[in-house]
Amino acid sequence: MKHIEAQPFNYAFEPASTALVMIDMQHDFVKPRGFGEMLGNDVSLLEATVQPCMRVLAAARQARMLVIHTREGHRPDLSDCLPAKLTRGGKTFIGTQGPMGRILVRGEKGHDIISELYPIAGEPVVDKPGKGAFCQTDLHMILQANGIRSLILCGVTTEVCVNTTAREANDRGFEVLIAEDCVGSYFPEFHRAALDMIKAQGAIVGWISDSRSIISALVP
Ligand code: C5J
Repeated sequence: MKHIEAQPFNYAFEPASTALVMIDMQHDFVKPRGFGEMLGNDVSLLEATVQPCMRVLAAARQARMLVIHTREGHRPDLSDCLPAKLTRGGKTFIGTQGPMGRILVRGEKGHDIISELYPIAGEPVVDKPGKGAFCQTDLHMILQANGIRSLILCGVTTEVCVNTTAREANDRGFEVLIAEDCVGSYFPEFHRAALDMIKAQGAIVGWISDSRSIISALVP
C-alpha cells in the first residue's frame, strides 16, 4: 500500500487498482476561442492547470496506472443534448460554429483533448453528454473490468464536471482524490469551496492533495 499526503488525512492506494481520470481537458474549456471563453470566462485560470496535469499524467504512465480521459460533448445532430442544456444561460452556444468548429460537438477540434495531454494508445477516452463522467457512459464498466477501486481526478472545471464526477464515484464505492493544482475553475471562489466540500466531515466525498505529493508517491 502506498500513501499520498492529503487532506483531511493521507490517502492509501495501490497503483494497480487506481486510475487517473483526466476530466474534459478539451480546447473548448481550456483554450482561448472555445466554449468557455465564448461564455465570457477567463480561460487562463484553466490553462494554469495544464503543466501540473502534464506532470501527474507522466508519473501515472510511468507507474503503469490506468489512465482514462473524458470529453464533454454531443453527437453532431445534438440528439443527445437535452433542451435544458442547449438553452441554459439564455443563449444557444452548443452546436454553433466557433473558431475551432462546432461548439462541444464530437469530431470538432474544440471538442478534442488539448495536445499537451493527448491520450496515448491503451488509454480509454470516455465521451459524456453530461457533467458527471458516469452519467450515460461506460466509465463504471471500464473501472470494474480493470479492477479499479481508487481514482485520482484532474481536469476542469472544479465545481462542475470534476465535483459531479467525484460525487458519483464516491456513491459508487470508489475512493476519490482530487489534485488541487490540477483542477481549475473560471471562478476562484467556487474552486476553493468545491474542494473544501469534498474533504469536509472526514472526507465525506474524498481527499484533496496536489501534484507534488501525488508524483512523489507514484514515482518515489
Ligand atoms: C462545464 C465542465 N463547466 N467540464 N463543463 O460546463 O466542467
